[in-house]
Amino acid sequence: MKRIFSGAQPTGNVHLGNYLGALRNWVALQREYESFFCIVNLHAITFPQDPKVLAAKTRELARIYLAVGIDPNVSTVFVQSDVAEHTELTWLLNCVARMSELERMTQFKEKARKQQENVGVGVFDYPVLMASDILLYQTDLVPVGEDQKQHLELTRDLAIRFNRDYGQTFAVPEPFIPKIGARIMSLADPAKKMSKSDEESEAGCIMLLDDVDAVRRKFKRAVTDSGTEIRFDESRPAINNLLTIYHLLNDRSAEEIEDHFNGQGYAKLKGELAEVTIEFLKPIQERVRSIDDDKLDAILRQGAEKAEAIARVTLNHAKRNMGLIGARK
Ligand code: AQP
Repeated sequence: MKRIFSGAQPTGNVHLGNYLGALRNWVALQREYESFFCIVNLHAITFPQDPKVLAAKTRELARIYLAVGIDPNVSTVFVQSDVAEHTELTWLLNCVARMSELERMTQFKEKARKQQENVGVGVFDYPVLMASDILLYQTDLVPVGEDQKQHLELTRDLAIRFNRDYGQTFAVPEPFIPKIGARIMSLADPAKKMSKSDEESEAGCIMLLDDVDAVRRKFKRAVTDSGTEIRFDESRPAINNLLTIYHLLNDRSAEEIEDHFNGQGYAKLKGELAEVTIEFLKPIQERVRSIDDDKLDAILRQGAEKAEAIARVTLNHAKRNMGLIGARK
């Protein structure tokens, strides 16, 4: 069976963009592939985190994975910092990666611009840690949103370079970026992606744990485009984004949706979209609350054990190929 690996950071709150761009596809693919879903808390500390909040958010994200439909009997769910191989492989890959290629990463450039001289080394090295996450599991496919495409290309480059210089060690993964939903935009600013770290646009972000009032309020205030027609049209990003969310959450075809809203105003679309979203979130939120603490611990412990066993084999292989094992007689 081919393998998939993916992860999300336990920072802020999981939003509809994370779900529609990534988690939804993890659920859809988990029975076709041997699947590894990681809570990437080592990525989260590339920015300062309150330790207590980070620990709580790590558990909350694990609950969300399960609540949206990741089946722990089928998929391996684990916390990144429980598997030390991720950090060890990062050092090996750091010695293969080049400054110039990391400097080209747009996510780094954007974060460096905001933080100026205080930008952390971890932010710079983030894509190498991500490459380690993926390569440790001999991953074939990585289901992610569009914002991760460049990091995936770097992962492939590092795998190919390592294999060339030290002998075959890693599978070279392919990205899986959905045709629809790969970049859900902020409701407050449709030129920006929906993002949990964008404090200015909390209003533009529907969180999976938002209550009914918050969902209604955020959709009601969603920015719209000029014009009145309700149809899928990439040149009108605000309405296109609202219709994309509607389409993905209730599985009606684009034609059906356009017929349904023909002659209607934006208020009708926003109102219906809020109700569709509320109905979609309700069972997820109920499941998040109902997952027992001991059960969650057991899932994460077993997940880490299974992940560690596979990661250890790959790491040892990489170390042997680099001449790091076998120096002692
Ligand atoms: N707006 C989005 N549309 C579609 N997919 C998205 N993803 C993120 N935002 C969107 C995908 O969600 C997965 C997990 O993301 P992450 O936790 O690693 O964080 P991120 O990619 O950095 O996204 P955020 O939520 O915007 O966080 P911040 O604000 O901290 O950068 C990934 O597969 C991602 O592609």
